[in-house]
Amino acid sequence: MKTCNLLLAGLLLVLGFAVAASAMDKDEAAHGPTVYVPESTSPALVVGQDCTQPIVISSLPYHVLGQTTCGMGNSYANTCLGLYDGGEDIIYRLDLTAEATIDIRMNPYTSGYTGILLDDNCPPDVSGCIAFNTGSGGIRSILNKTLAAGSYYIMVDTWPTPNCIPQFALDITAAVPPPANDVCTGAIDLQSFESNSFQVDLCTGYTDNYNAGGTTGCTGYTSAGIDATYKIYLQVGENFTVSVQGTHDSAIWLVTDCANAAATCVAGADDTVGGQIETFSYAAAASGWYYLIVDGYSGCGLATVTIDAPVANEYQQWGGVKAMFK
Ligand SMILES: [Ca+2]
Ligand SMILES: [Ca+2]
Ligand SMILES: [Ca+2]
Ligand SMILES: [Ca+2]
Repeated sequence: MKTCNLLLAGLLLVLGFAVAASAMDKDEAAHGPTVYVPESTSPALVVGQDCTQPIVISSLPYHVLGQTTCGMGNSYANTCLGLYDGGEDIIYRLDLTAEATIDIRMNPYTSGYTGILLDDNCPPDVSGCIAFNTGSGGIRSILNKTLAAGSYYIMVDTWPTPNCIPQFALDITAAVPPPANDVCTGAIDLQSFESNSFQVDLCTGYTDNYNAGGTTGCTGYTSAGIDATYKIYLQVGENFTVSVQGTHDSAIWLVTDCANAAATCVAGADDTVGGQIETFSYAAAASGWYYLIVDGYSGCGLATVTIDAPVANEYQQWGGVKAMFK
């Protein structure tokens, strides 16, 4: 009998390796054979154990430490997490009363093959979850998800081994949208400033939307850096001189149509590197709105922008800036 069991075990082991080898990828090679974790046999439901008894999250932000899947049972092993749902799992239900854009982060503290999913069904879909994230170490995150009002489910699981996560933290926060002047539709009118100099920290939530176009463009380089936008109304012939000093390799350029920024650039500068000053002057070829893009060759930094233009037209409303040059 004993010999028989050993033979059977050996056969299963060989079969197991054959299956694993057929779908072997880099992660699988590092992980080793998958362990089978049984469903919970405990008759008493623990909150979070399955879809009938989720941990309810009714307000954001949500920050909890000391969470665990150990002891929760392997309730779901056929979800969009693929191999990463064979361990014990925990279920949260997020109730949103209004549309929200959220970031979800799960920190398992220690390394291990962990997964997290977000879905509007429970048990979670086998395919077509709203979002999921799996990996062999570090923080699991689902970022910048815009969700309509309603109930959503979050499941945390593992690819055994580990059979469960002894301790983890879960954070759900409202994603912070970029400042309005990240793009030209929210460009800040330079005439609204009280002074002819202002600072913008491009590293605080701005994104890269505009590229000056490389060697044929008006700065001579691409501007893959993060950018912020400003606007000015210039009368024909009016001179506009601006400089920027960034803690990064800054660039600055002036366009008439942000939807076609590189092609409509009328002036720009990216002649220096980090910490130095970029400057240009422009005499308006036509009356109209001009968009100033405070940018960089790459990355982001704290940019100090100075408008040095004497205002040619006394009738132009330049607010505080106008007063500086009278
Ligand atoms: Ca599971
Ligand atoms: Ca931008
Ligand atoms: Ca840019
Ligand atoms: Ca530069």
